[in-house]
Amino acid sequence: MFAVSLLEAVRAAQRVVVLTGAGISAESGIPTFRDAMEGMWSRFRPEDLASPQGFRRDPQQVWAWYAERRGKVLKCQPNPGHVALADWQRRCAELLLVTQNVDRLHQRAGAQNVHELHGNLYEIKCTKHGAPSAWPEPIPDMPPTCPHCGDWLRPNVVWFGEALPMDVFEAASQAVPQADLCVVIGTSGLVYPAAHLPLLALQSQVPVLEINKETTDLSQRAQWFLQGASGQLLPQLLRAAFPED
Ligand code: BV8
Repeated sequence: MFAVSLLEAVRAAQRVVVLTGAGISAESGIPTFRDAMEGMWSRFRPEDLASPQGFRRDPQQVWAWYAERRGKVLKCQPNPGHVALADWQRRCAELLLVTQNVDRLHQRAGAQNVHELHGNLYEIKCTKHGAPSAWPEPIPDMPPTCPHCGDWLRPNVVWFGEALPMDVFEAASQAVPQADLCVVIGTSGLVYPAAHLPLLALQSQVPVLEINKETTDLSQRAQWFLQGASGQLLPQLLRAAFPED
């Protein structure tokens, strides 16, 4: 089922960087980012709703999209792929989990110190001064306004055209070249600078394992490519690598 070289690499790895995308949450019932443009949102491009311009143009519409996505996320549970990564992190102290996802299913599966490159659906922040606070339930006004300055409040996510949290991206960028193994799971690798991280691993001669239902631009260049659902492949891989458990 798995190459011996892959099992040996997983067993021996002391420093692992894992980058996840929407695909790892698909089996939890959360549409992938591209699929999130379904139903009434199908007439929009992601960049129309996930951008400062889109928010300025129609804050109510953007809030409605995020509130709907958050509602779905709160009803979903982590799947065996999230659980397997949290288990692996307990075994491998230096496993850095970096995610593009905003659903916090890694944390809800028990993963620690998750680096969120693109924010999350559990916090909001003021458009002006940015200090995050808990997502209000229910949302008081639409759009809610900051009690300090009156500007609009917004989901604490990173929109297209916005800089990533530099400390988070820097930490991930520094960990990759030092890693024994880089694992890339459920991402189309289309969005930068997150998609730069696997390329940095390749440039640094860090072995890359990709897990994806479909091939991506990375698949040919990764040392190992496992095609299939991460919720099935991750538990199988870790059981094969650590059979004594
Ligand atoms: C930046 C949070 C610069 C919000 C997201 C013009 C102007 C400005 C910037 C740009 C520009 N042109 C290009 C850029 C750069 C831009 C970019 O990359 N654009 C793309 C479209 C080309 N990037 C940015 O704008 C970034 N910021 O560049 O800032 C800057 C610097 C300094 C100062 C100021 C500015 C910010 C990008 C962050 C955007 N926010 N999310 C929200 O969620 O609403 S991006 C969002 O889309 C996700 O977070 C994720 O990153 C991305 C989607 O990717 P995936 O996660 O991969 O999901 P996708 O659906 O694509 O793929 C799913 C995969 O899973 C598939 O491969 C599928 O096969 C697989 N799969 C499915 N099921 C399974 C599975 N695999 C395994 N198992 C399964 N069961």
